[in-house]
Amino acid sequence: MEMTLRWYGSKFDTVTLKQIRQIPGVTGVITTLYDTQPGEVWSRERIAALKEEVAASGLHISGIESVNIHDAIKTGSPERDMYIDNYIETLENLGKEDIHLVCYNFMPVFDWTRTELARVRPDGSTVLAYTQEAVDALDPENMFESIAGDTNGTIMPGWEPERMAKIKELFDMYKDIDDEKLFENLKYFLERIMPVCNKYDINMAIHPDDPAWSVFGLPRIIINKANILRMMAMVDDPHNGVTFCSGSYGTNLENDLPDMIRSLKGRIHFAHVRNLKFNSPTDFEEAAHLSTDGTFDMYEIMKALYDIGFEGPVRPDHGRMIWDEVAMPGYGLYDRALGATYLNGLWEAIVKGAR
Ligand code: DNO
Repeated sequence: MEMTLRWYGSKFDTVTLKQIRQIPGVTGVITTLYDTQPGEVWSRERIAALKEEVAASGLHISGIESVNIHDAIKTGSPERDMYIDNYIETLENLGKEDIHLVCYNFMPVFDWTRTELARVRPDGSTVLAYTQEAVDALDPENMFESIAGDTNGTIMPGWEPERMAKIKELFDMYKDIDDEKLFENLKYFLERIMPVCNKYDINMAIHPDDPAWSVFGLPRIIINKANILRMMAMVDDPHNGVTFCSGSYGTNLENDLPDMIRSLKGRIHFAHVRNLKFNSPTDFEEAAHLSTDGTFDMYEIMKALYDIGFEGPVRPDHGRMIWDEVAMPGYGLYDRALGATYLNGLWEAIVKGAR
């Protein structure tokens, strides 16, 4: 296991590589070319420059999150082959620069969804939160407006202004797409990219849909054990793998997280580990990473990763906003640093306990 932190690049992130380098036990970053659009080819030069910048800080790139998938691929429209060709070119360029992990998602229209970006917790920290009641009361096409005031001036992943500007068009593209069609389109995409993944040893790690159910009537498929195992079987190649995100699968309390991890042995290439606190099954908020602050047993999650011999990168996920930090909601420095340290502590105890 390698402990990492997500970093959006010096132009977009409020957290610096120098700060990340000083979190004990963090050796790598998970990063991206944040200003590229889905469907665009990532040039080898830009990837090399990013790599160099990270290396100069004493860290390295442990993986990319995300290379986003164009909606033509998700909907299977006639231009999908052109966009898959572009995706393959990006993978080739990443491979040539010795990058072997790519996180992506297959969520229609919206990436992860929250209804509040700054809910105040009893300790005065603020966190991302979700209630189904709020989603049901919202007009999806105005979803972004409802949270835009709380982004602290940052651009949030999946909620880029260019994307939100064409939201109506996006909804139209998905009107004939159901779960089965989405599965089919995912299979088509994976079958086309597997040869390049095999050539450059690139692990593809699909991120679950968050929350793990359909929102706004859109199909969502990466939501539970049965579906993710179906996906693993439908393109049965070790490079077709998973980002195990406890906070996303965990939105559905019926998902048994340690059991899911064990069932995905060999196919988890990346893990996002965080806790949630449920106030009711349809109202949750993002707690501190510590087990006692939320609903999940974080020891059992780390233990399951250890038991399956997981060797990939882990990152603490959305942190609370604490100590008056002003940053991208979920992606400040302080609480994620506490999370990394806590998860490293659990890991050390598990490793030593197993001796
Ligand atoms: C949110 C993230 C997601 C994730 C993408 C992966 O904070 O976990 O935006 O990066 O879904 O493609």
